[in-house]
Amino acid sequence: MTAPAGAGAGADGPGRAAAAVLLGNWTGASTVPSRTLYPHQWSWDSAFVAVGLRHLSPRRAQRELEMLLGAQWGDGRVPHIVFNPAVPHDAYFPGPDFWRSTGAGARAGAPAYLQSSGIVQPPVHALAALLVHRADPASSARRGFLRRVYPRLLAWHRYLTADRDLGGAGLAAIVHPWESGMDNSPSWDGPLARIEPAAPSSFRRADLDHGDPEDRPTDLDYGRYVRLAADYRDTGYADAGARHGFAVEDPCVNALLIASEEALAEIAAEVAAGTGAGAGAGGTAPAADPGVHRERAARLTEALVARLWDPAAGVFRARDLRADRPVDEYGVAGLTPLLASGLPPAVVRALRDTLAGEHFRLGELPLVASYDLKGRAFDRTRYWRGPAWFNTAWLLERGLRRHGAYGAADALRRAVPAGAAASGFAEYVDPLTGAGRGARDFSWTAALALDLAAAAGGWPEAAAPAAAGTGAR
Ligand code: 9WN
Repeated sequence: MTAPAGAGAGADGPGRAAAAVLLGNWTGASTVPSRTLYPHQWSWDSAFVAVGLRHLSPRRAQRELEMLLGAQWGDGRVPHIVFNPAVPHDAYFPGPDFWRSTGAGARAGAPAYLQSSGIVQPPVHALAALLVHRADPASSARRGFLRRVYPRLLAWHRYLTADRDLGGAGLAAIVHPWESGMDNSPSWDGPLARIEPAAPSSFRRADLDHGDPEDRPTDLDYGRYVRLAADYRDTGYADAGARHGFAVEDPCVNALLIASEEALAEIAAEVAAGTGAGAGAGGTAPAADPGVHRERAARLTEALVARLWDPAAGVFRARDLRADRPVDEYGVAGLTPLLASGLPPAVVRALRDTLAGEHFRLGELPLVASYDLKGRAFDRTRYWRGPAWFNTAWLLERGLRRHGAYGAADALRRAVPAGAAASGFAEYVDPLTGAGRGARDFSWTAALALDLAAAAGGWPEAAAPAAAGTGAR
């Protein structure tokens, strides 16, 4: 790997430290989120990791995504975990013996040559693939990177917009809180309350071997996660027509789908022009039409606003499909639709006001809390119930910049690398103080800090943040 791009003169320390995290978490085929807590490959983690890895080794970033997409099921789903066969089965729960992808997932087309989970995570992959391509278009073209990943990304989006359109309005639904990537957000308390928890004696949590019980989800939450996942598995991971105990349209999942659909338009243009195809890549390029993806992004944006926008609160809310109504709570997921370039200007203005107002206090606090600071369940230490995460800050930085909010975007562009390095690349931080919590040497924290440091032209000084550029990426 090469020296970290963007680690300017005198700022080698944090750049090198971030690179060391990614190097240390590389298994030879992909990157684990954390050596202790998460010893396999996770879906949206790998996409974020690739965004950072592209500054160190574009080739390795391509491989990270290829490895993940290589685990795709026949129906198009990209599993949320790809298990490393070299890791003991009880190192993480639920492990391969729980998900039984090769057996229970056979009808849905789970690969027979590897073990994975059967649920999914937010679709940030096409966006990551485009950014990885841009880091080194020559090596991408030589390896036929875009041409090879494009059909897989198409099938992934088809799965989400067809098989997962459980609400019938064109949005993708999730059937498990883990699919949101924001596992125990208070937004899931209502929809989860209907679920009969699995008996505590029927499983053993591995996360508490490494994580602080005060920070992690409760045993009651875990009982419900296990029940939902086991029920889904026992239907053969069936989607349409199956009865789902939990079925929700989440604003972040759909915002990322839109951002990725917009990225697919650009990927399709590259593939159609032949620049994404490499000599020796083999096969013919799939029919690639940027206009189709732009249209899909526009339709998804319309559905997102029609279904999930709450003008009174100035935020997007998840929709509980079992109860057929919006969820009472909201969090940072409800701000991520800023990523959609076709959002109506009034909605953009309202989201910016919400971000800067008393519910999130952007500009005043170190990062952006995962949950409404004024919400009834706000908890500054408990997983996704208040702590600030670096991936959501990265998404908001991008969304704000896309809509011309350069001042706010620049502040996040400085805050992410500074907060990441100061916390030892923590999994998440206290939203009020910025103090690190959860795992350290966490991969996406290092990767996204590298990415924003590169965009800013260097790592900010802890005491006096360096001025950042305002150009769009
Ligand atoms: C369950 C790996 C993952 C992240 C999620 C985060 C956490 C897993 C867990 O860790 O979820 O998938 O065991 O808590 O919530 O966003 O992808 O880093």
